[in-house]
Amino acid sequence: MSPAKRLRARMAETGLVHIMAAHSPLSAILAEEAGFDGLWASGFELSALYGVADMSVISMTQHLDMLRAIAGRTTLPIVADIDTGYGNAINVIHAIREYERAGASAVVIEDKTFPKVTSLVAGGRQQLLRIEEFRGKIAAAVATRQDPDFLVIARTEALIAGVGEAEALHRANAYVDAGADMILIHSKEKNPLEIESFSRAWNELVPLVIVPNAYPDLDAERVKALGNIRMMIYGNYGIRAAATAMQETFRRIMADGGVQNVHKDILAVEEVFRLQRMDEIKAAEARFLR
Ligand code: SPV
Ligand code: MG
Repeated sequence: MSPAKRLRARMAETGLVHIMAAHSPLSAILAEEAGFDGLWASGFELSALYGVADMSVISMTQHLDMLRAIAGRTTLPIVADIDTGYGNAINVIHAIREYERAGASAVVIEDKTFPKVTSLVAGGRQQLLRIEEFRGKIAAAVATRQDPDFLVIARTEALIAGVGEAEALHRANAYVDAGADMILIHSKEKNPLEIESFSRAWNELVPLVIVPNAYPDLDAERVKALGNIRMMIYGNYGIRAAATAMQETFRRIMADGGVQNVHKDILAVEEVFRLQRMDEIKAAEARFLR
C-alpha cells in the first residue's frame, strides 16, 4: 500500500490523524518512534533550520532535498508544505511531479501571492491571490498527480489576512470546486474560536486540516467534537523543541565552563548510535568487510 493510501486509510479509520513537523531525517525518525501518523515537511521549520525567515527564501530544491532525505529514513507518509506552489499553475505542475517523485503523499498549497510572508508574524504583509488564479493552481495539482491517493490540500489564508469568515468560506468552497481533497484553514488568533466557528459553518463533505500553532488549547478531544477536522498538523513544534534544548544546553556549557553538568541530561551517544542504526552497520561490517 502506498504511503498516501495508508494516510487516507488511517484518516478513515481513526477520524483524525496527527502529523508532526519534521525538518530533518532525525526529527522524522523521532516522530515516527513517538507514534505520529505522518510528517509535515514544514517550510517554517526548514527555514528556521537554515536560520532564515519563512518568506519564500528557501528554494524548492532545498525543500525537495530535505524531503527526499526524510523519505529515505522513515516509512511515514509526508505532507509537503509547498507554500504558494513556487509560482503560477505551471510552476505547480512542475512542483507536483517533483514532490510526488521525491516521496510526498500530499501537498498543501496556500492562497497567498509569491513571495509569501510567514503567517504568524505580527503585522505581516498578508496578500491573498485572486480566487480564480488559485483555483487554477489547485486544478493543475489535481490534474498532475499520478497516484490518485496523493492528497491535494488547499490552504486558505483568508483569516490570516483578516478578511473574515465569509470570505474564508467563499474561498474554501471555490477550492473544493477546483478539486481540492481537503481544506486547511489557518488562524493566528491566540484562542481557537475563529477555527471552531469556521468548522461549524463548514458544511461541505470535504474535510478540514488545522495547524494549532497559535491556539494550542484546541486539543484532539475538542477537535474530534467538531466532527469535520481530519488532520492536525503540529507545525513548528519540532524545531522549537530542538532549539529549546540546544539553547539551554549551550548556555549551561558556557556558564559551567565545561560539559560536566549537561552530560547526563542529553541523549547518550549510544542512543544516537541506535537512531543511526549502527547495529545494521555492525552486521554489514561483519558480513562484507573482508
Ligand atoms: C509551516 O510549518 O511552515 C506552516 C505552519 O506553514 S505556520 O508556520 O504556522 O504558518
Ligand atoms: Mg509553511
